[in-house]
Amino acid sequence: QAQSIAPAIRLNQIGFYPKAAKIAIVVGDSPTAFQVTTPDLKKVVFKGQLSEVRQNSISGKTARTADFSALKTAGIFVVLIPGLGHSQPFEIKTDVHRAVAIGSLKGFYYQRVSVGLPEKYAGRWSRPAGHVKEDNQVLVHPSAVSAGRPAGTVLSSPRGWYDAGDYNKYIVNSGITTGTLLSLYEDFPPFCRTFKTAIPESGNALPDILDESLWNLRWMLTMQDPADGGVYHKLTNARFDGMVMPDKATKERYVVQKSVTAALDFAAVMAQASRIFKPFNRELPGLADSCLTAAVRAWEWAKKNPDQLYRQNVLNEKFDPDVVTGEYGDRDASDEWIWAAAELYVTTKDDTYYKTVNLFPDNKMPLPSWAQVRLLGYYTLARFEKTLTPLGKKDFPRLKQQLTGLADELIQDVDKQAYQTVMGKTARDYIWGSSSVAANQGVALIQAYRLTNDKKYLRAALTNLDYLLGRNATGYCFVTGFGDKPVMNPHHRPSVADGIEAPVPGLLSGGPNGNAPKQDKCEGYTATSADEMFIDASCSYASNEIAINWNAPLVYLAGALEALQAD
Ligand code: G3I
Ligand code: 9MR
Repeated sequence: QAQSIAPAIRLNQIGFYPKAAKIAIVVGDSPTAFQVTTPDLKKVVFKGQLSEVRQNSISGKTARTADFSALKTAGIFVVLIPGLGHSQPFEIKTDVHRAVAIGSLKGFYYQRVSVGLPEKYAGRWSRPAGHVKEDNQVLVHPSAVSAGRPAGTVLSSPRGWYDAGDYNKYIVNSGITTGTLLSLYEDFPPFCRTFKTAIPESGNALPDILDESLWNLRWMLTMQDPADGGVYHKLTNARFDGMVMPDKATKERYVVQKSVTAALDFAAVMAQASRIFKPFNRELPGLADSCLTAAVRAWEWAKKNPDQLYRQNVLNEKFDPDVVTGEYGDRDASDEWIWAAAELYVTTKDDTYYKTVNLFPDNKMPLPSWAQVRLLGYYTLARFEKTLTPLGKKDFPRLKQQLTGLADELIQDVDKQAYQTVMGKTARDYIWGSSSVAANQGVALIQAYRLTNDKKYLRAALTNLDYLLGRNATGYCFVTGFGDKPVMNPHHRPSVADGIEAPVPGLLSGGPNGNAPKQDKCEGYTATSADEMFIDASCSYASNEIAINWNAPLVYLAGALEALQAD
């Protein structure tokens, strides 16, 4: 009988590690027998029965599981349900997610500001440099003028990565992004040394992940006012550009008001960078010291200006031009204090940082996001268990308990979920940038695995990579350039404007967002539940934009799983 692709079969479109769990989800009614076959459907390599029906707690739809974990043979296969159809082909092999890990780190290269991307490194997506002139003559916005930098001051603030589908550069979002990439290096150094992305710096002595991070770190350093140590919240146009290529986006750029969240995120990343680049002093003379000095100065500025939050709507009433680009506004900097204190403490071993901030104000373990960085500090304290001072050591049991407590909460009841993933147990997971919720849950689980060596956390982390690569209620692989049903039309200016059908590869789409229709007003949403509220249309910036702070935890998750080869 004729068989065709059955969209009801959802799985990781890339594939599976030989020893790891292998699951496909079959949505709705279907026959109960399944097979795994070669892509020509001729050779059956596995036969099984679907599980009992499970109800998706968010959409109410039903699904069953095809579990073929027992199949451990390397090869390319499909899941076949005679009478229904078959899945996309996938591969079983070691290193199966290596290409995704490499691709998602390479995604940052495509976001680089100030340099052209030659064909040698960027292939079809080669393009001229953007913002060369503009970022060399950045104006000090009226909200940012200070004694050291009066009105009319022009600064040079090149490099960095474009934040997302837009061309602005935001310190808060750069902070969590760079911190997450640097953490992969700190957690898995040998793996990172073999992790090659074919960038111009690939031949030098630094691992590519450090070279890529440096591209942004050097920009961040320019965002500190040398006069007082404060850090501008962002470098931006007054309003968003049209859908043009970077070199055609030539509007005036400004640095805006300094903020306490920017200063503390900056301090955290610079403190972390300082200890990471220390051993590379021969290649990068003085960099580690400069980073630490910058971190301490930003910290001191924050101590003097603890209430200076960035409030764009308030500023808009006062200044001309009004700036309406991404706010990355935050009403509460207590988590930024924790992150900065933890990084400065670990780098300097100076107890003062540990004591200045209440590192454990309560038992809450909020998942990291650009607005919530407490756990980045906890991950660092956990990572450096062996070298903590007695003060830090005393709190370590509590830290470990809280981190494993979070992981236990994440893995609870996953087996009852229709999609068998950690992601999506509640509709609250489906916010703007939900893909980063999935990725950051995965990172938290990897941290718990590192603390306990308990494989159940590693297995659970893998379920969220499966989610991002296709085992989800939309059926999309959310990483551009990967899988058989990839996102093709992200809200990403170069991908829209370059005239090439395929989007720039290695970028993670924001993913389903229950509120997207009212946030971006893009036409075409038909879903009735949050887990499906996604359209692969470039107008859908609330469900289908890309962003550096979503890519970074994907790099971490895919990289860590590769380093650990989950089983
Ligand atoms: O977390 C709350 C949740 O508790 C609540 O139930 C829900 C109800 O609306 O909202 C959730 O907050 C949302 C938040 O994203 C979640 O992270 C806000 O509504 C939503 O407005 C907010 O969106 C932010 C968006 O900018 C608009 O400000 C995104 O986080 C943020 O990633 C995004 O960032 C933009 C930059 O501004 C500009 N550059 C592109 C970048 C990516 O889209
Ligand atoms: O392109 C912008 C995207 O990066 C932001 O996430 C989003 C929300 O702030 O806004 C996008 O810009 C839109 C603007 O807000 C409204 N006019 C249409 C713009 C997209 O073309």
